[in-house]
Amino acid sequence: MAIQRTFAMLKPGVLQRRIVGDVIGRLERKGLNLIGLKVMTIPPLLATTHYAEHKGKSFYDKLIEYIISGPVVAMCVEGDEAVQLVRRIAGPTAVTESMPGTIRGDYCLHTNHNIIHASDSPESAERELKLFFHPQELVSWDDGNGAWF
Ligand code: 3AN
Repeated sequence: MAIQRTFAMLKPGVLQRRIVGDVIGRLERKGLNLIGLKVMTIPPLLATTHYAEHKGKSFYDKLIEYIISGPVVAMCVEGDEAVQLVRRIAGPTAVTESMPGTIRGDYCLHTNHNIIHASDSPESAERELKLFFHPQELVSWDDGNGAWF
């Protein structure tokens, strides 16, 4: 097991639907540590940098338009195998494949509004965390409960 940090982001609409607490609660209940959190509107340049790998794909323009269309909740989550665990809790990209019990399986109907982003590898997590957070905005903590999870 390796302690990892990963980047997760609740996309536009999640704040307005007032389900931020429900979604973040799932990560907390798993035993992961929330060590960075902010509400922000993504500037266009940050959006295109973050989603650079998708440039040229059919959904790219709409994705950029959507992700800058309202406030997001950016997060850093820390814990053993955090990258893969947050991906599993989020569920697969396509909503038709997201099982009930996952965040996407429970809260979204369309793949282009699949409510949460989660880094897909430790390398992506490092890159994305640098884009969205200053190092001093990430605060590791320990509740002494590690053995119970
Ligand atoms: P994930 O967010 O699961 O890592 P990516 O990185 O492949 O998925 O895609 C980034 C975002 O682009 C997705 N979260 C989704 O909003 C959008 N997206 C991906 N594939 C499609 C698609 N086939 N149709 C519409 N939107 C898509």
